[in-house]
Amino acid sequence: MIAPVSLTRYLVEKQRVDGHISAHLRLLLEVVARACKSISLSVNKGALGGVLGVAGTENVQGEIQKKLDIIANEVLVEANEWGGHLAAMASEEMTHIHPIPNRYPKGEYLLMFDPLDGSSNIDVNVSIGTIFSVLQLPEGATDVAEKDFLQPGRNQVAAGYCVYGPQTTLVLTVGDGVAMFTLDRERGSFVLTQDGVHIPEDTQEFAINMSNMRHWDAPVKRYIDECLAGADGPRGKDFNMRWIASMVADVHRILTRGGIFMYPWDQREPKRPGKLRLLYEASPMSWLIEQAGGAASTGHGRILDVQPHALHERVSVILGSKNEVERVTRYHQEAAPAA
Ligand code: AHM
Ligand code: MG
Repeated sequence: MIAPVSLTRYLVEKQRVDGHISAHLRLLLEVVARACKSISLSVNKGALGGVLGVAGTENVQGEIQKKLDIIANEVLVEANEWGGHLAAMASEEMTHIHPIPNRYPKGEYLLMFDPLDGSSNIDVNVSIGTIFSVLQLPEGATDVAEKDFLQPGRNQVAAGYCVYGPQTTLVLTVGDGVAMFTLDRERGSFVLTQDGVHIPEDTQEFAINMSNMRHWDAPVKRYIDECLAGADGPRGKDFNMRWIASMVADVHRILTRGGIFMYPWDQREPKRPGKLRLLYEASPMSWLIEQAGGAASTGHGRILDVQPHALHERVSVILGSKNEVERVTRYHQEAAPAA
C-alpha cells in the first residue's frame, strides 16, 4: 500500500526535488497550515467554545467583526511572527500592515490573509474559510511599508485557502498546479487527497447573489438572463445556481466540479469597484483558478494584472470555468468596446 503523502512531505519534495520553493517559503506554508488547524478546532467548537457572535468592534471596511474573525486573525499573526520567514503581514481584520517585531528575525516574504472569510455564515454553521497569499519583499526594500504589498497578483509565490466545512481542506498553489489536502483529525496532519486539480472549461452552474440583480451592469444581466432562459434561450441548455455566500466554499465547489462565480461591480456604490478585496481575496483565488485551468477577470481584464493602489482595495470578480469567464468578459467588451 502506498503511504499517504502529508503536506510536510509534499512541501519538502517541492523544495528538494523540484527546487520549486525555498526553505523559508516551505516553513511559511507549514506555519499557515498549522494555524489553519488551530482555527479549524475553534470553528468546530462553535457555541461550546463560546466563540460565536459578534465581538462588538468594526474593521477598517466598516464591517462588524465576529469573535471568530478576531480569534482567527490572532492565531495567524501569533503563529507567523517568530519563525524568521516573514517581513510583514496584512489582514482584512487589521487596518495597517503588521511588520515583524524587532525582537524576532525577519525574512523576505509578505503574507496577506482573510482570516475567516464568509463571516455571515459563522453562526449558522455553514462552511467558512481562511484565504492567504504570499509575495516576496521587493528587492532593495529595507523598512517594510504598505507600498511593498501593492503588487499585482501575478507576482504571488504561493496562494491558498483552507475551507472549514464537513471536511477541513487546505488548497494550495506554488505556481505549478493546484493540490488539495484533507485534514486527518486522528493523525493531526493534512494529507494530499488531490493533485493537478483541473476545472472543466464549460459549465452549467453559476454563483451570484441574485438579490443584487437590479443593481447589475448590463453585461452581467445579459449573461445571467441567458443562463436563466435555459434550454429555450440562446445558450440552449439549462443552468443550475448555487450561492453559499462564502467565497471559499463557492471557489472550492468550482475547483471540484467547475462553475462560474461572480461578485461584479454594481450600482449600489458606483465608486466602489466591487465588494471583494483584491490582495487577500481576489488575487489568491484567481491564481488558484488559473493554475487549475480556469480564468479570472474583472470583466475588463485579468485580475492578476490589476495594479493595487491600497491595501484594502476592492475589485470586481468573475472567475471559474474558462469559456464562461471569457464569455462574460466578451459581453463587457461588446457593451463598451472603447472603454
Ligand atoms: P467577508 O470577507 O466579510 O466574509 O465578505 C466576503 C464574502 C464572500 O465570502 C462572499 O462571496 C460574499 O462576501 C458574500 O456576499 P453577500 O453577503 O452579498 O452574499
Ligand atoms: Mg472575506
